[in-house]
Amino acid sequence: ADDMTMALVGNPNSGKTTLFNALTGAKQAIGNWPGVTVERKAGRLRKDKTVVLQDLPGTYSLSPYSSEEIVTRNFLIDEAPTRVLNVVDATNLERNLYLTLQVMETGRPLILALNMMDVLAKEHRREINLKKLSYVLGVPVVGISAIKGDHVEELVDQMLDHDPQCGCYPYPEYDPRVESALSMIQDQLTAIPQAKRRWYAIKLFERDEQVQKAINLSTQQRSEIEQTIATAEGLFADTSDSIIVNARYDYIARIIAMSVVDKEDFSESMS
Ligand code: GDP
Ligand code: K
Ligand code: MG
Repeated sequence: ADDMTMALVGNPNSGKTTLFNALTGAKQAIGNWPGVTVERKAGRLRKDKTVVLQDLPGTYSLSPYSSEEIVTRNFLIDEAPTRVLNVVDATNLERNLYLTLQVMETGRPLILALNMMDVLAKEHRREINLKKLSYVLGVPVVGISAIKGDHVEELVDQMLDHDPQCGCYPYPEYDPRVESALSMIQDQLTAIPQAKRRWYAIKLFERDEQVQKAINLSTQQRSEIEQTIATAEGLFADTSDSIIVNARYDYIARIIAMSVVDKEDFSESMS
């Protein structure tokens, strides 16, 4: 069988390196990404050597504002890894889910590794219902402690078992007015493969200059898209990039409300 590539993404300090080492035995090849001095690391899964795990730079977002973000998002879009393993710091769930949603926006099949579960358990502060979280997000969730190795085997089984071709992979759905704008933009993107259209539509909606430059559109198409964006901005009385930011935070707030119980009265701030 051909080698399969999986990508490891997560916020800085979520435990990515610890998990990478546990999964690969740290026999990694290290270099730099072409053009930038960001470390490039890949290794093979101990459990199945045909699976190459590509460690991607730690990042909070997939905007085009840093080398880390650009390397990570270009890899997800251009290399289309079979599966994305998203390491999430369970003690900082809201903030970490902001990246998760953006990974989901790329349309790549995702597994959530909810790390630092040992810390969460010690804090007695909140309880995360993993089954509900998985259900409301529509992605597999495994609670782990990368440092202790707790449930890492279960995570590996999930990485190897789950069928990425099931065709039922969900995108997060935002406010209907956002969705309607995105769908109008997608109608202009017939040259882009179907599976990637939604991601490109979101980036064009955000007026992401890197994507605007990378994509071939006629003057007519660009003006239709600009009109769609301007209409949404009028409806929301806000700029398009912050419309999307707010849509993601609204989505996260709904997910948290459905799957998390805070035991004391100090819920985390969203910022
Ligand atoms: P990265 O920046 O995402 O690569 O994160 P690291 O793997 O470097 O981990 C950041 C810090 O968290 C290090 O001090 C790790 O030892 C620690 N760490 C990683 N995973 C866990 C875990 O599951 N539980 C606890 N308690 N600490 C962890
Ligand atoms: K670190
Ligand atoms: Mg690291």
